[in-house]
Amino acid sequence: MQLTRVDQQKQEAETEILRKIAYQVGVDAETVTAQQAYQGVAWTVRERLIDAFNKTQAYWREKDPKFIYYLSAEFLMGRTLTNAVNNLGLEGEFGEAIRKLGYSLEELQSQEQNASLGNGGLGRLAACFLDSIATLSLPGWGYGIRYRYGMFRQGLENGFQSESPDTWLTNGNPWEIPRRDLAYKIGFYGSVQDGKWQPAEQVYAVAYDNPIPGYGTKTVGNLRLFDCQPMSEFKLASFNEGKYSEATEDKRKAEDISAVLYPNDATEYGRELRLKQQIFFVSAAMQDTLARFKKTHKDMKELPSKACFQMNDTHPTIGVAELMRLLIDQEGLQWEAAWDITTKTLAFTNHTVMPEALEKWPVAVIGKLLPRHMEIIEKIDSIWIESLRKKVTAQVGSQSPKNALEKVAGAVKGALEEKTADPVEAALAKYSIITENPWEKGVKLVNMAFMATIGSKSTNGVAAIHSEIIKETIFKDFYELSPEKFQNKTNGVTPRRWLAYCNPGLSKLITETLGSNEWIAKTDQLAGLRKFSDDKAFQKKWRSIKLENKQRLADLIKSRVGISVPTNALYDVQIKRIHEYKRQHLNMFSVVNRYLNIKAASPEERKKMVPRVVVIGGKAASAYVMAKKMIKLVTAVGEVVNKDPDVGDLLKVVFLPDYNVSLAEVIVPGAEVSQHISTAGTEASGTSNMKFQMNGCLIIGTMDGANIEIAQESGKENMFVFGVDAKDIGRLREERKNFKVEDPRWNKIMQFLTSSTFEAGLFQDLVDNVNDMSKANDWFLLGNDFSDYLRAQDEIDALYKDQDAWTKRSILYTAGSGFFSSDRCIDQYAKEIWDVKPCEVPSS
Ligand code: 26Q
Repeated sequence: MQLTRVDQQKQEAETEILRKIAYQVGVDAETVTAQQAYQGVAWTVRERLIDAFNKTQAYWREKDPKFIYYLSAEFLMGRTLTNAVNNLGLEGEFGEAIRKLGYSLEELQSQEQNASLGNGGLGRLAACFLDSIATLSLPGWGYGIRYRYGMFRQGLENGFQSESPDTWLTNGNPWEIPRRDLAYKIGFYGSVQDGKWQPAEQVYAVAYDNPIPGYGTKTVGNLRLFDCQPMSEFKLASFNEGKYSEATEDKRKAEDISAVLYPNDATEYGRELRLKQQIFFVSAAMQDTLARFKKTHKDMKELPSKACFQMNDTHPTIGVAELMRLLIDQEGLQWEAAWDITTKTLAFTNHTVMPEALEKWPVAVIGKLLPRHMEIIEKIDSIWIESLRKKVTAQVGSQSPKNALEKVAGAVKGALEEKTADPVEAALAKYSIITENPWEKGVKLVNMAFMATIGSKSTNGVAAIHSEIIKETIFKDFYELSPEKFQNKTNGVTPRRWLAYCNPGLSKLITETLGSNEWIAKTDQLAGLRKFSDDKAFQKKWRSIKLENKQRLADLIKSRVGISVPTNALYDVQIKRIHEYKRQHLNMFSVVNRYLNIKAASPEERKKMVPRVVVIGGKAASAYVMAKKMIKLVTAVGEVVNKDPDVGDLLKVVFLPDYNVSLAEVIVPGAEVSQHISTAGTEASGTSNMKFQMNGCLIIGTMDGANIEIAQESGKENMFVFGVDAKDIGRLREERKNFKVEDPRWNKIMQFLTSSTFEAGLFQDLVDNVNDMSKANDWFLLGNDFSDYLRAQDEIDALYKDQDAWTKRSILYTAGSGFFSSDRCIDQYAKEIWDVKPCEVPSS
């Protein structure tokens, strides 16, 4: 009998997998374990990936289009197998072969280690962007660091966070292609002689390529990560003298550079190793790009028409000085020409307005590690300030200095108002890249965000409100000088990983309802669900899928922390890094309030209450004491609540340890309400809010970050909005010292947390921070938002009692989520910043 083409493909896939299991893994197919089967399948999929990767890259070499290079210290990729199989359209071919081995794709996927090369939002954004860049067939690569240890693994010890190394490479990594022949020299320390840098130390940056399959296209992009290696492996002479550790010292020192991701998403400045990491990957990326560019182009002036570097926050911004150095010292360009190229090639994204998260490096640290770069930075700064001074002077002319100065920038106004002796100089100082540390007299700092803005063609924020705030605060003076440089690019998430693949049940229903699966690449089509939002039969199907996903989440909770949670309860989730500004403690205050209400209620009243499961997950930076206390708050309250027989199934409180991408892929589809409750004006965007919205999970949130735009798209009346307005924050912070929370529930909660229910003094500091205005000032305004938050919580309970109304809203969330696809976001970057156009391999 003749085999159909499909059958033939299935058979080929099976043969390939069996060969891999036999010869690569080296085991018998009969006795294969899940891990071995995973290895066999992954190494087979890898070959398909590499075939398409090679074709794409060859085509791009031939066509020579303009490229986008996404520079990021973090890429939070998660697992690859399911994404690769689905994006390559291999599920049909591979599914049966996997089943014959006795497994499902999901089981094999669970064998894969997460690539957790990022802290949180910023790193995951970079990963979503790579997916969209490939999906839109945009010529583009990511550049970063191949950390040997990613984000630490989080455990719980006595309810406190414990940390252990993330050994993600122990089983090998089928998804990378080592390029041991592709290594760039990176220098450190030394001195500058005759304008040329003589580094005292050098290491190699060795490339590893990670192919990135697009969806619905033949395009496979690339994430090139660098591993740090010594110039020489081993000092034989030292060894022969019996100095064994000296013999391997260089190797160890070099390997330290790419050893570990800094697990801090706000402060870690001044650490030399962190700066080493930054220059390490940025220099390697730029050398790599220039080397390719020079193969086909002679004139460096053409660089801006062939390459754009997008700098993901300040972490890669030493690149401004590095590109200048390469163009001047290596390529022999004059300063002006190099500056022109640099400022046309670089673009910068800001992700935060929190002062402690804006990188400022001591001049002394940069000067020692990168003396030539420091020279360049000083020259950039002095030319910049000089050009401003000229502008000011020209405008001053013969008129009164006051009027003329006002035209230049708001900063001058400020200086005039402050009656500074020399208003011009005082104003110019505000624009300077090099500033004095306000807390340490005489210590000079390099403001990396300023350098990035000056050295780039564009600066963008990551949500509408955030892009407005940066123009009014941190970049105010720069915005007034060059308003055209400032843009907004509201973040997005990939609908492949975050809906189509993590929620197959819902995905299938959407496809059936819309009549095709085109929505996976064109998420605007999700709006077509709106007209079904009132359809009872549709609502019923929608709900039954949610129930299955809740069951999956309940199973996960049971297996991870041993707590049984009922599936008829409302699943309420807050998953994100633990931070005071994200206010997980506000969430817990409401949990305590709920607990006290249950305790006070009669059996009759209890019957009317809506049961709730509260899930919190997230990691705290290792040195962030208050964030760690907030984790303990969750686990300690959980212990009290979960074992109280009065409470039963009415309330369960779960802290899910070791939150990561693959955990999110189970939690998001199972959640019914999710919390995005940062103090207004503090969360630049948020991206998990978008994932929940896509999966039809209702949102309780402040008018902050992208919540505002989500409310616009899915209806503000459908969101549980509470809290003060961002524009009032400054005033409220000043007034907070004299502000008293009048709500009696607040005091009861504070009393409960400092009562003998808990170890003496355990939560005193946490409570004092928000409640004792003689010691603190409740910087994140929990007191101000408390009552309104509880009101919003009550609304949630009330609506949940009307399941049809709840389901209708859920459908409207998904229907309104099309805008938040990273495809939309990347399309805007490509057109409005990068000027990069699609270039897809034609079907042969
Ligand atoms: C910097 C220097 C030294 C050590 C660590 C760091 C560091 C590392 C990570 C500083 C910041 C980060 C991460 C920041 C981050 O994730 N920001 C989030 O970015 C998201 C994507 O734009 C937004 O949605 C979030 O609102 C924002 O908090």
